[in-house]
Amino acid sequence: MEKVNRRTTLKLMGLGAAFLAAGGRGLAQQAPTADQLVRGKDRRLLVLSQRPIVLETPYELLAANAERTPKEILYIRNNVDLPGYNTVEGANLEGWKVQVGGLVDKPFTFEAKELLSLPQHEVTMVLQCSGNGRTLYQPRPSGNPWKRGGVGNVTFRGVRLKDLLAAKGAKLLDKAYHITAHASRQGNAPEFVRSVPIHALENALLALSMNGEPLPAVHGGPVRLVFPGYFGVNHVKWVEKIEFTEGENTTTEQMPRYRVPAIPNTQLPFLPQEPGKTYPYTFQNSRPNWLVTLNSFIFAPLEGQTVRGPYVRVEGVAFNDGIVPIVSVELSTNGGRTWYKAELERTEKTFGWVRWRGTVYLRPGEHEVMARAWDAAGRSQPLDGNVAWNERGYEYSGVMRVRFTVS
Ligand SMILES: Nc1nc2c(c(=O)[nH]1)N[C@H]1C(S)=C(S)[C@@H](COP(=O)(O)O)O[C@H]1N2
Ligand SMILES: [Mo]
Repeated sequence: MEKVNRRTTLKLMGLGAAFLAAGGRGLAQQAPTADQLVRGKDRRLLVLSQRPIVLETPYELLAANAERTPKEILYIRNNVDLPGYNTVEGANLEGWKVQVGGLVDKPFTFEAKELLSLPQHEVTMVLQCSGNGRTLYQPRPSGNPWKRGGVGNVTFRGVRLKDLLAAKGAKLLDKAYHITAHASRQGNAPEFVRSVPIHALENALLALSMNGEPLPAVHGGPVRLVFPGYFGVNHVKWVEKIEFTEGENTTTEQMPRYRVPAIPNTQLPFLPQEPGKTYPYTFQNSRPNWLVTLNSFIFAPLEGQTVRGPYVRVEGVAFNDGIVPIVSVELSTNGGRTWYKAELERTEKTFGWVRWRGTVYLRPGEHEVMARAWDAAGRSQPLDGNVAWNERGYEYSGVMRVRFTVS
């Protein structure tokens, strides 16, 4: 009850602020657009929530920028807002300090600007909320109603966490099994903390820039800890404390949120659930949204388009956790009875998405195309994404289907 009241109050406060921002010009002006919530964002982004700020990239915009996702259209998912950081401009590096501690022999604090004098490393990677595609689950799970636009492909640049440790002469102690990162917060805002397994240290990057520009404040500037190959929730924006810990953190973002049901010590990626049923999440019977699930998206044709036939170009992207390469993307225009291979842009492993394209031969009329990716670990996507149904709607990876007309 109390929760509902608090939520309603926050919503009303949000509306009130928007009303004032619009100059009190009347009811029609009440809902703020993305560019009013975050300076420099494209006003076409979908506002899924105002407080905290959650903005989705419309699918056509994502598809129109298949190489890399520009900062103006990149989705935003705040669980906890950081007031004053609602802009795509960079944030001030001066005075920003980060503590490093826990299970290390020599804990230390460093200034973010010290990172500028260490070797810089660049990584292009998929940034994707684990709730992306949630609305495709039936029945609809709780949470922000993401379609497919809670994702982007971006290039981060910065200093590897392991290089920083080496530069400071700090070594991990026994039982440092997790990396636990804490975000800066203001006032009595809730904490935002996430833990990832220690192997994530291999590629962990303290990012200072994105797509060749200072890291946008709203995307975690001045410094964000990113773990290539991991889901969005693990890349802690505005990082101010990094600890090496034995166990996972116990705040709600680690448990019960951002987890899926799983059986410990099995290779099963998830424990199948009866859609609609709730689950008693514990650390033991579930696993966190860590490594990105193999997925592929069709960027052309788009749903509802009319295209010229009979040769129709189909294009899109595919990605996984970057541990092994994507080996093929297959297309089907007959509901999955037969498949043909699309051509991949590259076949080496990568944390970024790989573009693919193929040509299908279709007579005039209504059609549906499906795309399914495979990787070198033998992993693929379920034809029916609902097999992974879970009550919070995480890690959707079902084969995408697009309906269109051939003229
Ligand atoms: N400090 C902080 N880091 C955060 C979050 C947050 O609320 N606070 N949200 C996480 C989640 S759930 C996602 S999906 C990504 C979104 O990154 P973006 O907002 O830069 O697109 O940031 C993650 N890191
Ligand atoms: Mo997320």
